[in-house]
Amino acid sequence: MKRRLPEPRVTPTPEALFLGRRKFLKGVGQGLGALSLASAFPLLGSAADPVAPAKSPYAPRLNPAFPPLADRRLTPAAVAGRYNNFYEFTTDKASVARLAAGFPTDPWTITVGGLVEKPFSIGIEDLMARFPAEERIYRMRCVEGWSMVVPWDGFPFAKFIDYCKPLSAARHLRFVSFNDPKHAPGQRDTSFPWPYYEGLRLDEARHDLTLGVTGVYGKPLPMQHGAPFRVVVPWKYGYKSPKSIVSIEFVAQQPPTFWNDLAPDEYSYLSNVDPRVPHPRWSQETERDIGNDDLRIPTLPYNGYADQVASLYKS
Ligand SMILES: Nc1nc2c(c(=O)[nH]1)N[C@H]1C(S)=C(S)[C@@H](COP(=O)(O)O)O[C@H]1N2
Ligand SMILES: [Mo]
Repeated sequence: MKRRLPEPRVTPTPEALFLGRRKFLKGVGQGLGALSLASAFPLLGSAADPVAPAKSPYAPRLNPAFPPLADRRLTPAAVAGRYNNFYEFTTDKASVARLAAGFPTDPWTITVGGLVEKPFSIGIEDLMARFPAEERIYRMRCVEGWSMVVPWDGFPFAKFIDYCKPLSAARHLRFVSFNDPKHAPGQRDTSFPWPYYEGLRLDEARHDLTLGVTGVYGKPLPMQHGAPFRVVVPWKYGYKSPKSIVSIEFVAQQPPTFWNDLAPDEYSYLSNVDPRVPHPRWSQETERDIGNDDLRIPTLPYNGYADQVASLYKS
């Protein structure tokens, strides 16, 4: 039997009510003034703020090319961090953070192989030191019909690809997440083909929007968001952004992917956000903004990044 992502829901989530999101948002008030933005997101600082951000070994600065969105509220960290898809732990979004807490990520090594000059492994500390994080505010759209606006911290993934020295025959990247059913209860459900595996075309992986992510909301990734390292590809449905990566392989052929193998008619390899192409079981024309009282808003082609990425798909 095919496994499926759950149906989209139109009602507010109980965890959001539990967290008092409505109250919080009322406090923040309308719009994203410098004051409310700074309080919702202290590491951003502001030009008018004479107080430098607290000294920290991990202090990514906002890349001004990816500022807060004029037409969307930033999703509060506590909302984004309690509404996660991470099937290694559970299919219940509200329980991922609790079940993922304490998952061992130290030590963590990422192995790079396949069509590269020389296969190698890199520890997460080394990766974070070599590739300092900047902050970018991106739209995040799940195929289930909900979305958030998230400040990711990371580095242009193209820099890491250059560091890997791929051979000219490389055309795709294959990502694999951890396999640890002892610590990840969802992986005891053997009807899923664990570990999670995803793939990107090399030109997509090299695109400036593709981020190698080590943090979120100015701090190293909490487990529910895919600690200690994930990729974020903001013009694609969320499942194309694999979490907790342990292996990256450069390959010549399009690699199989987890959700495409489970339900090929529902989850394509490309999976670019496209409001005109309905999911077989629901429309993709609109989405619930979970950081904004589940307000239903139109879905944008390529999730709002068409100007930057449409040319990748011309031929
Ligand atoms: N390893 C792994 N990566 C994953 C998933 C998963 O279940 N396992 N879920 C995907 C889906 S469906 C979404 S929407 C995003 C959710 O990321 P977030 O919880 O950090 O917002 O992660 C993606 N990456
Ligand atoms: Mo998703």
